[in-house]
Amino acid sequence: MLIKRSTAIKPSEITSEANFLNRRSFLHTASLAGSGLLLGSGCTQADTPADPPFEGRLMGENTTGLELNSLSDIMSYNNFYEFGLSKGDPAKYAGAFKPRPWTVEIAGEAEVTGTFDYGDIVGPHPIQERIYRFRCVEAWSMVIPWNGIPLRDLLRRFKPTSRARYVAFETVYRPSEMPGQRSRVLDFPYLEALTIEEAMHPLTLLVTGLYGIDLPNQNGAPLRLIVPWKYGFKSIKSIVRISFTATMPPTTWSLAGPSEYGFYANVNPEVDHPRWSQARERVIGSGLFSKKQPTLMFNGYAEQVAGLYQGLDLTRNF
Ligand SMILES: Nc1nc2c(c(=O)[nH]1)N[C@H]1C(S)=C(S)[C@@H](COP(=O)(O)O)O[C@H]1N2
Ligand SMILES: [Mo]
Repeated sequence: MLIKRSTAIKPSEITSEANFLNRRSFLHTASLAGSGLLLGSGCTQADTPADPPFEGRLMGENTTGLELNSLSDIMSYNNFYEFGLSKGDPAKYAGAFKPRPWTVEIAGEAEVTGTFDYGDIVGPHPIQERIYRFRCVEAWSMVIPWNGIPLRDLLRRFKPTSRARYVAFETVYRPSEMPGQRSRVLDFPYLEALTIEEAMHPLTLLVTGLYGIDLPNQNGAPLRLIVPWKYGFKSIKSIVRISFTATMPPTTWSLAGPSEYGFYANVNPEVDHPRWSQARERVIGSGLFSKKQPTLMFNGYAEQVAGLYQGLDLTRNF
């Protein structure tokens, strides 16, 4: 996660830009919906189609004030170290990964535990669409239309006990299909965790797809987490284990660099990374002279989530 410092942008540029983009994406969506442009599912997992008009089938409301990223942005600029360190590696090397069949183990402080099929996990829940801002700790951002289920709806089925204070997640360990796992770049399997309150927050999504298609391999097929107010590394991919714990679980990035990547990892423009500013972010897909925009507190979700952190020193608990 190395990156150079971002440069300044005037607040006056922001407001007009957000208004402009908001209107543009509305007009775009409206015209596509009206023209009846719908997409067939001839798209395979590792394909990177060139900006097809998927917007025509969006159902979620775009409240971000920003333009959506294209499917090709989302499928070609990835962090998934199990497939390599470069942004293009996951798209290049994830084609042989098999996201089906898939099971998820539920363990720890809950009345119901065991190993469940993908269908048992997702099947009982209606799939929703959520258009969220996405902010990587490396100071770049996208806007992505996810499909999935509120994590809390799933977790409640397992009846966590009163001792469950955290929820831990684990990515599949499959070095034969994940070339990055054969190197020692990170301590695999990738681990992440949330407090139980964060896991139960209505914005926290267990994601099954994006733009109305199954989650592409490079985006964490077949099941990944999305926690939109936190830096992207919290949003763990290709989940095979969820466990309820009484104590704070280890997490891969906070083990690898405890002074740089904290447990909370809430997006915060006022708390810089030790090696770069977090005040602004580079907008992916905005072209060669990529645009910068200010980073928002809790990535724009402060109204919904700030209450989770009342009384917590956000500089110490970064
Ligand atoms: N298992 C696993 N999950 C992961 C990562 C990873 O390397 N391995 N990278 C994280 C980081 S740093 C980011 S920014 C997001 C990127 O998600 P995207 O490629 O779908 O945009 O995934 C997160 N989840
Ligand atoms: Mo990231």
